Amino acid sequence: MRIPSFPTALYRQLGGKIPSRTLKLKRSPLVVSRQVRWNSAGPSQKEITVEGKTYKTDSWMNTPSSILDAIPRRLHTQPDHPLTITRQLIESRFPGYKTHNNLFPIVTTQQNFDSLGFPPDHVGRSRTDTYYVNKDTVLRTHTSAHQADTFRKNEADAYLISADVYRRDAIDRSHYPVFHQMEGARTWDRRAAEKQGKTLAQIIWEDVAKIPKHDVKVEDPNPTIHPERNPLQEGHSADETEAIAAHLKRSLEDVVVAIFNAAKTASDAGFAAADEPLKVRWVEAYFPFTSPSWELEVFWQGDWLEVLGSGIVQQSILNHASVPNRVGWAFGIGLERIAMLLYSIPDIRLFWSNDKRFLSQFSASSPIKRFVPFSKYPACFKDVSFWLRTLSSAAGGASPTPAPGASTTASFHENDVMEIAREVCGDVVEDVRLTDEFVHPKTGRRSMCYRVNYRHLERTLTNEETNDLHEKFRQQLVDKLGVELR
Ligand code: FA5
Ligand code: MG
Repeated sequence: MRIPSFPTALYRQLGGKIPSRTLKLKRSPLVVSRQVRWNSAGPSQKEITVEGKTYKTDSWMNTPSSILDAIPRRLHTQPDHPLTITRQLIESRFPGYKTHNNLFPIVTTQQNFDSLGFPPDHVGRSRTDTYYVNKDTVLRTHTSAHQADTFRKNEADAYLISADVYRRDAIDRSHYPVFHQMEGARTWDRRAAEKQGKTLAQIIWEDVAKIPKHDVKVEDPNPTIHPERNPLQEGHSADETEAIAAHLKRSLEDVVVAIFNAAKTASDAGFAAADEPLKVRWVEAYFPFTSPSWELEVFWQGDWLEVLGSGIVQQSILNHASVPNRVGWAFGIGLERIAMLLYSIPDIRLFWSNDKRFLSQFSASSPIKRFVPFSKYPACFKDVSFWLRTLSSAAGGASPTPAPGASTTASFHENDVMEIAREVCGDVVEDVRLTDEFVHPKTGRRSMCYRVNYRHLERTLTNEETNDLHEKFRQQLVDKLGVELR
């Protein structure tokens, strides 16, 4: 009996959407600087030291060294790196916003989740989605992890935080387990409005009028406030929410239009969609820390690409941060996605390349030029089919708390397959796709078949290399997930 493929459990961390089933796996093969130290050898390391900071590890630890090795890269601050240039271009559209570019990526679960109102059972907290160092310590999964602290410092009405973030996510040409976000927030003080004898909404509309105008048609069919789908917060008036939403949306549309124009005027007029008009739309979204909430999507290479999440900051966050008189908006934008639009970079793993053929194409001091892909080396695909471990054999054999990384049928998660491929093959794996799924009619056992596409970004792989990698991958599936190869 064939069953229709079940919706993947690879929910996006925060939006809860189900991503595409084509999963491309990439990791930098070129990470050089090893500033991460394991303080005791062997499989049960008790501590790690990252850039001088030491953390105790426990059974929650699921962060592989390949991910820790990415921490010192800080691509968004490397001179002439496309992510740096993109960050600076976005920053230039937010004059007067206080910028933070060096916040350390290891944070507490309090910062990453609790301070933002994530419920205890939110999927984003699970070890299949998040890289843990120990039960209370994670690699930040988003720049929002710094929201509460930044509001509490109360140094400015508005700020921008750019940083590397980490997720055990599906990977395709626009997803990578390490990527970069820019968080922005703008708040207004109610007391300042009162002092001027104006309403808060009036003050905000005056600020909306200062945002540069554009003539791009933006699809935004939904009402700002919807009682069920996108509710108004208690204590916020509809008037001020309309004004804050307008300020948020105009500010971010201005960014996208500026990026599009920069790309269009590139010296070779090389924006992929240069001949097509820019298409942008606002869609309703949900985040535990904003309401109402929206995502902005841009039409790119035949499909809608989500570039940011945003909304009106939950008042409880501002209240807890001791700024109860402030109200405002926040957004989180994916820097890689914007840079891909800006330069027509076709694949997110390229950002990690140290190859001169990539890096030499970007310069902060010359006009934006379209990225010219260098040669594509041949690909080689191989299949692997296996039976998942069944509940009964797991009950017979597995310990009540499976070893970190181990999995039973009940807890099988595709992200674990992805991570094994990443660990064994690095960026040599271009994508991994579930091609077949089958439940045995008598035994009820589930079989899966994945197709792995091997391709090196910078040279041709030999058959022998590919076979070796595939064999190691198969073996690790058995060792770590307890599957039975077919
Ligand atoms: C967030 O991370 C929220 N913190 C954004 C936010 C901030 C909402 C403030 C409200 C207020 P989300 O998971 O959708 O949301 O990620 C935001 C953006 O990061 C996405 O729109 C996308 O551009 C980018 N992104 C997400 N996952 C990946 C990935 N694996 N690889 C590359 N970019 C990604
Ligand atoms: Mg999202």
